[in-house]
Amino acid sequence: MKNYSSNQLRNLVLVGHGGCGKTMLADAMLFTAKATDRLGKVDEGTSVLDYDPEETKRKISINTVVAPCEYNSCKINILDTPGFFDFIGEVKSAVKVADTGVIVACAVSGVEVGTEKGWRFLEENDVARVFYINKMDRENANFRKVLAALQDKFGSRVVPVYLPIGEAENFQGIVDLIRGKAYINGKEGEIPAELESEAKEYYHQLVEAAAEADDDLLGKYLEGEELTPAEVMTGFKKGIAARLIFPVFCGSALQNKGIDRFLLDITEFFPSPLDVEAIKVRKGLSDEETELSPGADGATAALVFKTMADPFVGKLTLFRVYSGVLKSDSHIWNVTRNQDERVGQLFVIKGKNQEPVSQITAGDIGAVAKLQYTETGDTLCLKENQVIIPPIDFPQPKLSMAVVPKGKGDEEKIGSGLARLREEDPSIKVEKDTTTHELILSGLGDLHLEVITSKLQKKFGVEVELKTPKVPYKETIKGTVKVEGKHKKQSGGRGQYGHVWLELEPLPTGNGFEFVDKIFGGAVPKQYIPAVEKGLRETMEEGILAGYPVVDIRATLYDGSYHSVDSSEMAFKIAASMALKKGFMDAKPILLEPVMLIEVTVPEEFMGDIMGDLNKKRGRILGMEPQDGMQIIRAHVPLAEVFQYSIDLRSMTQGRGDFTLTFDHYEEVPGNIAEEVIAAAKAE
Ligand SMILES: Nc1nc2c(ncn2[C@@H]2O[C@H](COP(=O)(O)OP(=O)(O)OP(=O)(O)O)[C@@H](O)[C@H]2O)c(=O)[nH]1
Ligand SMILES: [Mg+2]
Repeated sequence: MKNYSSNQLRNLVLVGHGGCGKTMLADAMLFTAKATDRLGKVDEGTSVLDYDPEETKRKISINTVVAPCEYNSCKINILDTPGFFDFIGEVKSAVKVADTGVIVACAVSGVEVGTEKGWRFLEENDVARVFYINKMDRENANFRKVLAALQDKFGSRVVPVYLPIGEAENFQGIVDLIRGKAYINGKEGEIPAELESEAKEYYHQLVEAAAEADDDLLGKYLEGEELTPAEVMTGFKKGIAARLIFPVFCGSALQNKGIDRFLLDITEFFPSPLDVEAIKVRKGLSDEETELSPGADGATAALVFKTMADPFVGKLTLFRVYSGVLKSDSHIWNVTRNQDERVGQLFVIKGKNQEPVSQITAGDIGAVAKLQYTETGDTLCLKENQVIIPPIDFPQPKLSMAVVPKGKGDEEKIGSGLARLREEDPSIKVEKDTTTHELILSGLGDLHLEVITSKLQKKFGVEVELKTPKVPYKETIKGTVKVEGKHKKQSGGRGQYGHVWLELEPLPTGNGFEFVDKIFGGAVPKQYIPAVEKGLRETMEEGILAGYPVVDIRATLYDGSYHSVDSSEMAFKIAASMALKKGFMDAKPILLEPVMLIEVTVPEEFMGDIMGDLNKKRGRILGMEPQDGMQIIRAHVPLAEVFQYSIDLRSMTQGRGDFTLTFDHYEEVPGNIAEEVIAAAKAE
């Protein structure tokens, strides 16, 4: 691959609803630009982008894959992202390093949830946006209907630049409204008569939009002068970069129709890294903001947006250079980790392959193997010119499951395997629950977790099962009692003797355990008192009611007796434990359960359903408030009821809703439910 200067680069991210044809479009672009010698197809498992076995098996994209192609003296870096919501983490990191987002929509299904989400991610990152109405060849394809829906949803700055010639089985090619020509099978022709008046009307819309993007043009336009085609193109290009125009293209990826024109327009009209606003960075470790100079002559700065475990080269770090040049066989400063990294051979990524290159220039995307300290989200820069590029905002995990090994002794392999997989995917979380001792894997949805376990098996050779986690209940008391514990064995040889009187009282929530020694006159000798406390603590940890840890009690040791020969630490430990077990059951024991603060964000129309469902889940609504056209509902809800909430919410809102869950406090489990939990614990 040749060296390209920054103004010859185009970084494109393809986003959109699952199955709208992003990957097929990317494959068609690669083939048309001769980056591949045959047209890869998702359905046939030959896609250059969906190459991961997890992807070919399911026929969906799971990872963001980078593939470049060369067209019209430009290098176009295509970032193909997954549409399935479980893999939104991949979309977020890809959007971060793109200069233009291509929101792909299906010509039959039109605007879907994934279309809206794609728009939102791009908007949040101030990325230029264009639409691509794909599948024009499909039965019931309807360009005008989808266009109207896009304009309805995203505003009047959504303007068509192509019109389809024919639809569904009659789809042949496109009318290029800017150039006023028709293109069928790579051949230029005149606009078909039946599309002429429509083409004229849309051209006027384009002229108006282009004029608004440039003050000089606007002046001319308002004075009634006609803009030349070259001026319209200039304004159009500016308008895209400035997010004033959101043009709509169309075609058929599967039939590879219209793709050549689209590639050309990418090179002519889409912003290069030099045409977009310079990104704001923090200077060194200070709070001072500065801007990166986007050209090759700036001080080197790059953002790591992805980490992959490649079977051949090992850990592969993918980055975009924002300023300056990164060279093979050099050193770079990782400012996030405060470490010097030795940089070996640099690569450009082409789907599953890598091609060695001597350098990566400002605006381009590259990769390097075997960095020692670097993780996704880190900034690489010069030690003498330290800057921090705002890191990627990865989504919080939404669904937690307990990982149970199928084979014995696999725990260690599972732990290290999951740690490696987390390096590749920062939207998963792995932790050990200190109460239930389960290994908890959290991700964005059930498919996400399924893919992780499948990788665990293929890459690390361990089979696991996912189970609903246990609820980390706790036990405590509501009443106060005085109780005696006596451990006495005096049959032959040396006996055992320990005897205590305890008072047990409840403490306010969160106070754990308090042990008070009120022994006067040596009823229990000093040397045995630590044993009493130890006996109590051990019993509390094991649980009394249902095997869950006991919390929030005070135990006061106020009396007892001893035997000068038979008493021992062990005997007092046992006596204390006996007293606690008995007294606990007499002191109105209860179970506590974790109660979460849930914040559900949904479109207005789902409010009723969400609140009804939360009520059914023993939730207590705390309040609601509108935000950015959505409603936020806050509630307290027991953890036991919301393990599957991500699945429930998705089905209630078709994926439009979102939520966060944070631990809030422990609360008494209602009687009937507590009985079930206790019965289940006894059965186990
Ligand atoms: N008829 C028709 N089918 C298409 C076209 N483009 C893609 N498809 C089909 O649509 C299905 C989904 O295509 P993909 O390219 O995998 O869609 P995607 O958007 O990448 O899907 P995800 O990665 O799962 O979000 C496949 O069966 C494709 O063959 C097209 O232009 N016309
Ligand atoms: Mg795909």
